[in-house]
Amino acid sequence: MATDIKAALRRQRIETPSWAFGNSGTRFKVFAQKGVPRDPYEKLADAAQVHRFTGVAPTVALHIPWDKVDDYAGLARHARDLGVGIGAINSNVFQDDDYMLGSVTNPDPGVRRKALGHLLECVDIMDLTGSATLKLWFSDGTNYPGQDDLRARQDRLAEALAAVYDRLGDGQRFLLEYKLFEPAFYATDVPDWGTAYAHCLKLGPKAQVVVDTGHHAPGTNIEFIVAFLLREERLGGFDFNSRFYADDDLMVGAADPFQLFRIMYEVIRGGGYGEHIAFMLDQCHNIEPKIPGQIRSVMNVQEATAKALLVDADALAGAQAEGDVLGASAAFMDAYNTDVRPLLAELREESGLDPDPMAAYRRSGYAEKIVAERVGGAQAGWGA
Ligand code: LRH
Ligand code: MN
Ligand code: MN
Repeated sequence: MATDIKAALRRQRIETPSWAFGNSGTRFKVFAQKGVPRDPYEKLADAAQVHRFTGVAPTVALHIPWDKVDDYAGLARHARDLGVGIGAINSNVFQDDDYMLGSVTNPDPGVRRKALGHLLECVDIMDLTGSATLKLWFSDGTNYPGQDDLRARQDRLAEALAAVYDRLGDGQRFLLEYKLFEPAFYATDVPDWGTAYAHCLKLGPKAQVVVDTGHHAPGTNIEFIVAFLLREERLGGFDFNSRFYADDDLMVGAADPFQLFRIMYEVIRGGGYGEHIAFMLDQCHNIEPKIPGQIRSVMNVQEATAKALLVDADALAGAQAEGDVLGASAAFMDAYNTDVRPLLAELREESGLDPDPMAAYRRSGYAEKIVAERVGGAQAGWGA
């Protein structure tokens, strides 16, 4: 049993986001930290440290144009030299003045063309970097009833998604990300999984839904969404983070580790624990150091996964079949309440890693080295 669990944990891959390594904050203040990367190359170098000490974070998501470079193939080679690869390409149609009234749903066809042009350019970058995944999030929406036609905006969205879908090559896919609110406050054009799912369903199997754990109303049963989308073969992956209030982008597993466990249980139960469900982090480290923040987050995902793998499926199914409510609950909670840290430490040692990645990173001297070497670190692009 423990060997099966270890084998499954050894297979796990967690993707780090390039923007987690840059300076970030809220709209009230971006706090500058010492030693943060000055360009995408240095962000990849920091991400490589997360992989070096955890062994399970071999890819890094890019955000365009935050990670704009002249030579994307060269950037991918640089990543490979550092021992990591390029993961999802995240599009950004939310930071230009042109997008004040929306991007692909904007009433102005010129703005829509510009937004679509950016999305297609992101697919070009996928070709150049070998990335298989495009992540689409639209900040599009309206602030006032009557401001724009809700139905027409859906038509414009569908048209843009179809154009992107047609551009995807073999082995490429897009993940459509929903978010209940923000920056629009009255109506959001892709507010929930149902809207994202409906658009994806029309297009085909290369269009899948990504669940950002911070993008729901408080109290939403996210694991139900996960179970449903997996059952319909439309779950593409996760943007993991924690939230207490809104889209807080705090470290995954920090606010509600039990929720993370419940999500991971449904992923495993639904057969999604394989190659095609992307476990990505979408976080910012505003007040804590960034590389250790990412290491901690990766470990939190591993811990939740290990606990979910520990659920005694036979005991649980037996109790469920008998209508044994308390027995089923106990089978579930026994796994959650198991301390899996020794198991993970053992696993790391077996893989030639330090059993304590946080301590190993601290001892490595990398943090002091980047503070000494890097002056004038860049902003993540977020929270400006
Ligand atoms: C939007 C979002 C989306 C963006 C990222 C920076 O809130 O979750 O994934 O690309 O934040
Ligand atoms: Mn996200
Ligand atoms: Mn978000």
